[in-house]
Amino acid sequence: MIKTPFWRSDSTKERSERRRRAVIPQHFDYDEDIIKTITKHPKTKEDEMFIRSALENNDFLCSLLQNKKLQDVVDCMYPESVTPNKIIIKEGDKDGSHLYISVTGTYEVIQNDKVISRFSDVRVFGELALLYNARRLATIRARTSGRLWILDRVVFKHLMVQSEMDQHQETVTFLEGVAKLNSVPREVLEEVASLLKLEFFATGTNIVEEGDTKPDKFYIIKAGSVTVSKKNEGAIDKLYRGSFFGELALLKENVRKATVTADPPGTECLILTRKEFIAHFGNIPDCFSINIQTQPYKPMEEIIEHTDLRLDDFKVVSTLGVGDFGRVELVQHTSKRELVFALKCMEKHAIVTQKHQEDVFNEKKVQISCKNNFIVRLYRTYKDAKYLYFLLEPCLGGDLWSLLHKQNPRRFDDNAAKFYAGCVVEAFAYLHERRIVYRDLKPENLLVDAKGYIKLTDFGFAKKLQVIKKCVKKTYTFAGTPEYVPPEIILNQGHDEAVDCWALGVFVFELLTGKTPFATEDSSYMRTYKLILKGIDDVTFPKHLSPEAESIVKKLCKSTPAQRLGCQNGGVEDIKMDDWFGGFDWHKLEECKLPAPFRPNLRTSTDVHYFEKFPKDKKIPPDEVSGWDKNF
Ligand code: ISQ
Repeated sequence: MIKTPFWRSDSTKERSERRRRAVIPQHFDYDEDIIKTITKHPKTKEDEMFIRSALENNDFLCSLLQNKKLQDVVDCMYPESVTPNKIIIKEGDKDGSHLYISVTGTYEVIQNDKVISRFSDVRVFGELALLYNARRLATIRARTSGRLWILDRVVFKHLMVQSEMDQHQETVTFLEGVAKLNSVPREVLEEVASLLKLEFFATGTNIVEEGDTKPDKFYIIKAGSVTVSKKNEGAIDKLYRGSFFGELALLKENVRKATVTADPPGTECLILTRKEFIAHFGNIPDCFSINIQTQPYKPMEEIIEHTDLRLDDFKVVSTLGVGDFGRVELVQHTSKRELVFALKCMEKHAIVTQKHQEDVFNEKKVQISCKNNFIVRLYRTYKDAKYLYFLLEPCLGGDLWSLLHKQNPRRFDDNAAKFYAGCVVEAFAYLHERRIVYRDLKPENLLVDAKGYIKLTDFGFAKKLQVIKKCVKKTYTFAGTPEYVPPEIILNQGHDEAVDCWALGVFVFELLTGKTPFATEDSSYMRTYKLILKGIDDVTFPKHLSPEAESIVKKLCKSTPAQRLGCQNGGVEDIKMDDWFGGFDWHKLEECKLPAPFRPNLRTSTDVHYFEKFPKDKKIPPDEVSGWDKNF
């Protein structure tokens, strides 16, 4: 399901004219016990072939599955017979969680009570439900009796996560078997494993050529075998699954001593490049005698301020925004009139109805622990029978989305884009030092303050990552705004701070071009997800972008999280030192001494002209006194 931003948007406008909605986070915890109880449904060979080919012929599923666990997915699909008039999917349902394949029967596609098409062929439908509770866009009704195959999302997600873990484990085990690496700590091997790329070499391909003076890759044979040969001696060796070659390329820049050729029917190798290894770990001492550098991370502590101010002391000046759970009001202290705040008021009843109690606690915990020039400050909270309240720092210059959409043409120049991206880099540096991942970067979530600086707001999706035995535990919830989500979220591979670096790449692109690199006009976002899985190298960059701008976007939007700029050895510093930011004065920015590209013209401390006008809220929500918010 998609979450309304705190702003109400006009649904009649084109998508590019509206503020974008985020997907409501679909919490997902991998549970080993569930894996044990997943039932495989026995099938005939014909049924297996049928399902396999239906899944393989579906573009989206093909890129989602990437050959992983296809057999397990096939095994876990179960059959269902349908009778005429049976509703399989209902338009508007918000909790669809199954994918279907039609085998026999005729089905009607209905939108707004009108039959818009019929089908009797093999068809996959409801794919988006495998990612999250996607609102169903049409009704599918059986016209005749028929048969379907069904896949459940919880089962699917567990299979995907387990496959990822199995593959990672297999790679780590491979590395442990490499003699030269036996003194390398396991945590390092875990990280090396996340950098390895899988590549298939067709029979007869020379993977490594004798005499190559710039070797930079190390290979582990995952499947198949290779022949090692020398010009003067012919074939001298054969290497099989689990063997490795080219390791000298990692240790020193050396000349390749032999040619390595893929044997029939082809060879699959895991590859690590010298450049990526160095970028991630720093230098490569002999025999990988490295120790992992665990980044010292800062604790997250509640910082409560304005403890003397009472809710009753404020009067509402105007409404700044309206959303799913309530409103943001501009409030002023009745006696100390210099005290002006944004007060986010959330209806408790709506929070409970939509089961968001935990999310609201999390939002408070994260935001109240942040005190940084580039993050909207949450000073304290209040509660009463109807509402929870966040007392926030007011930013009255409007949001960056409005500012971007006021530009003609709709884009910022390089200098303005660097300034805004710089503010986000500072906010992320602060969050990532505390192992907080933000997960919903977009211009809509950045507010312009009186000086023209932008600040991150809306911490509904932020998450403090757990660190267990020096390793950051990845998280599996589908969170974010479709155009901004990275491939690892779509693929259920588990994610960490690297999602913010990806989003920063998308953000820079949007600042400079007025649109995001993977935007499409389909209402389900399936095409956007497909483009994201294809990767940034398939995106056409407008000609007006400088090579440095194109390069930083491509480095931030690398498909493999560990290879992204900002996720390597230098962390966020690598982003600051990138050529695109060449000459940018980070010190002045940090101290808020750099002039902003646009400074709002605010006549008073309660000037709200940069915000839309919202009608007064007439309906009074019911009391919610069940007590779930006792510790809020
Ligand atoms: C203005 N200032 C601070 C926070 C806000 C949140 C939503 C809308 C406007 C705001």
